Amino acid sequence: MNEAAKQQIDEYKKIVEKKLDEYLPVKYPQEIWESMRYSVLAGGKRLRPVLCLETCKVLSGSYEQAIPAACAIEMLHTQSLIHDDLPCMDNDDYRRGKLTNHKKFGESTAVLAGDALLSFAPQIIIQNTPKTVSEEKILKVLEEFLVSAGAEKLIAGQVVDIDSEGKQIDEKTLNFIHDNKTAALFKLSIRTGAILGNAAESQLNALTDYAQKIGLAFQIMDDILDVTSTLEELGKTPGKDEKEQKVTYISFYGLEESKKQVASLCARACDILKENDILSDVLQGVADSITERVN
Ligand code: GRG
Repeated sequence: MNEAAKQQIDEYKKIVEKKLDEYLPVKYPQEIWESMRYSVLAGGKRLRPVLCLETCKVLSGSYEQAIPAACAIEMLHTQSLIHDDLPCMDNDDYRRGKLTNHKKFGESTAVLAGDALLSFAPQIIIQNTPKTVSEEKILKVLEEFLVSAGAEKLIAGQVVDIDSEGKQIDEKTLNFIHDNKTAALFKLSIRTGAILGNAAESQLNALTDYAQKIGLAFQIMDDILDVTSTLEELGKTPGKDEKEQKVTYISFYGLEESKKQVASLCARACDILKENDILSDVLQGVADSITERVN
């Protein structure tokens, strides 16, 4: 990734950190707001909001209109991590280099913090998107958000993932899990940026295709890191997939072939941008850097 792209990403991250802090006050009862803030402000990579802001900027020349939606998507993502870590799901002790929400606040507060984030996030979009964005566009963004968070996407992926533990699933099922558990939020981030950036239909389709490719590549890399990385580097417990007898790209294709697939998906994602004249060092750089990511 070139220096300009790195600097732009750092700038987006700073804005996202500041706005997330601002959007999440501590109210009564403090316990729930503190629990929400604990996980949201725990310092993730902020990749989804970065993708949303950059997509809006590359199409319209400005990203300001997308800040509330970008932060709402990060809240949704954090909610999915809190719930994924619960004892009834993946049962994890660490996330983002800290104790998981339920380890810190107890299980009932963690469930409620996730629920609260899920209903708070769309309010952030409604209450903070600048008046220069039409209500029609805000409704479109909300529809994308709610569909992605629901039983057709994120929840569908999680249900099939849990159902598949200890079973020999086929490649189609594995791709269904990855597409819905992971790629869905990449698509949501980029489509939201595209809608707010006034994308033409062809640009929206191309960007959705790019998002699908990098989302799948990101999840395969997640599976690779689960095998090859450490708790210190990952900020979460490695070796979980084998322990929970999960079928992954590694168990299907082996480590080397999985790495090749990541590289090929990312190269294809970059080609899609070029073929559609979507000239963004950040979007190119994100695709390039997935093959090298360490956490
Ligand atoms: C939406 C009601 C509702 C429930 C969610 C629990 C659940 C259903 C879905 C789980 C989704 C999940 C945890 C997918 C894994 C995706 C993934 C690769 C997460 C890690 O993303 P990073 O590396 O994390 O970007 P950071 O911490 O950097 O943000």
